[in-house]
Amino acid sequence: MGNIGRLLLEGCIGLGWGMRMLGFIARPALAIVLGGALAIHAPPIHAQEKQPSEAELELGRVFRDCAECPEMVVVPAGSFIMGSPVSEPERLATEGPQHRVTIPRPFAVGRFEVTFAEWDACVSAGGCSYAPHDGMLGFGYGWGRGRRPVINVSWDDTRQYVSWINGKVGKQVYRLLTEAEWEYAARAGAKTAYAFGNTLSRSLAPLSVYKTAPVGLFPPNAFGLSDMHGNVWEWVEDCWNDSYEGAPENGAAWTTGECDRRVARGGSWMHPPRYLRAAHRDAHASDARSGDLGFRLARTLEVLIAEVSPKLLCRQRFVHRPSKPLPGRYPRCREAA
Ligand SMILES: [Ca+2]
Repeated sequence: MGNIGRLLLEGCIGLGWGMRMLGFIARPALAIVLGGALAIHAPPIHAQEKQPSEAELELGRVFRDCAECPEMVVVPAGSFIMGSPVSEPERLATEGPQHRVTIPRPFAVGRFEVTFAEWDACVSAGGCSYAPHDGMLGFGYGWGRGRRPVINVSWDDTRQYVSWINGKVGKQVYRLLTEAEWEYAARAGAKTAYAFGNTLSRSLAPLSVYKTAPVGLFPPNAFGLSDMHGNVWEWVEDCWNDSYEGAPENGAAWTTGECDRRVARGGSWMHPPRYLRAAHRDAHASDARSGDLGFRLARTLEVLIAEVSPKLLCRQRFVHRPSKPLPGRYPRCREAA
């Protein structure tokens, strides 16, 4: 099982890297076609497949706690600079000041945004009381459910989903990401405006289109996470604050400030790239529902995942990347080299 799960993840990461390189050499149309095909044909993790116990988890591992539960990826502990530098194009004052945040221990992040299929399972089971539309006023309805990200769910609505899934697994481990965790996961080691560099093309995310895309259609980042840039905005736990003055530096949620408004990150299908930058922030009333607003799950890991040396972590990240790593993007790896 261990080898199968690892191969699935590494295959996806390797393919994602290949697609990114295709994009960089100016073949975005080909990349879109291949990216879609690769994602569609990526083997799913079957419900009947034996999932690892928490004690068996390791960095990068994809797992699922139950048949209806979202796939989760184990993300390493680490430290990063949150926010954008004043030199970043399109930067807003709300993205500063930059500050170092340390994520103290590994945790798990949804591989994809929570999908309609996953939300509808909650509704069918009686755990979620609201069945949202799959569309948006002005853009039409009936976009499709299934693997499209759930939309039109408020931050308040997400509490029901989180409560339901925790009830299913019998422990209080699922939650929204904190804002710091979200940006850490979105950057996946990158200091650039996007996980993929300082520009974002249509081969890497849906840009200024007219509806959501099925999750996982675009290449994942270095942590194996898809659609952190765009598709739908993602609710996170934190209350809104219009700057990072006084923000937590330990990866925890900021639970003071304007708590009737909650933070959403990552931009959406309707936006140009500047809204999809890793540092960009927005907020909405906690009961707001919108056709470009969904969420992603985090899962606390109760068992301490063995800390991996920087050298091992690098090997894990680069094992399927035969090309020379881009300088400056993975400082831990340079230190280990
Ligand atoms: Ca997203």
